[in-house]
Amino acid sequence: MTELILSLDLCDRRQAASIAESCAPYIDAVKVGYPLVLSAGLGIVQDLAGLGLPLIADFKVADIPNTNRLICDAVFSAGFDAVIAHGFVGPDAVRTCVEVAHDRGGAVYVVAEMSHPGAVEFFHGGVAERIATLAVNCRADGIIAPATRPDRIGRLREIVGRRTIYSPGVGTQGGDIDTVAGLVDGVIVGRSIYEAEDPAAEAKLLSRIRR
Ligand code: NUP
Repeated sequence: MTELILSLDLCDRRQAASIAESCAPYIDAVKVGYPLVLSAGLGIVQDLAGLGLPLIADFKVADIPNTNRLICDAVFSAGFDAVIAHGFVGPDAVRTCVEVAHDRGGAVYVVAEMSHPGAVEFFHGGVAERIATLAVNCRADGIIAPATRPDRIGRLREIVGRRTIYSPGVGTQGGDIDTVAGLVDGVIVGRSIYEAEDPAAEAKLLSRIRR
């Protein structure tokens, strides 16, 4: 089954909670990032906890090991189930995130290659492959790979094997959900759902990938 993960990049706490609640029957997890946490506060995690869905902190953690440890401790203490971290910071920094997450029963997903056009500037030429290898070596739970470049997902799958691949970039960024769903473990969708006239109906429509 391919999971459908709602990316809740709204800046209003009530609106975010209400959209997440209406979409909950059709999604498998909720991803929360800086836009929502910086606007609504960490209390949003408690608002969402009642949904009974895994909560992924998309903080793209990218610091020295000690700071990564402090960030990840705070993430899991707040009630998140998983965190997204950058891999370019190197193995010691990524391993710290993995240690904290696994001590807390959580997961770490390492960004192997980003989905926006400018990502090719630095991620191509072998870097994404090296980050995916690093994610495997550091025992991360999976990687983030771009729905906007299905061929790249295929290449990164060769490296990570059965580890989880979550993929953002469908819909608004141009990726095709049906093409990508067969290649990954979960598709991350934000604007196509929360900007729709009826977010729950859109989530229900996209939830066909869960079959
Ligand atoms: O490479 C990435 N691309 C990406 O879009 C890594 C990410 N974490 N994201 C995030 O996924 C992005 O920050 C946003 O929260 C979500 C995609 O949202 P949307 O384009 O579906 O609205």
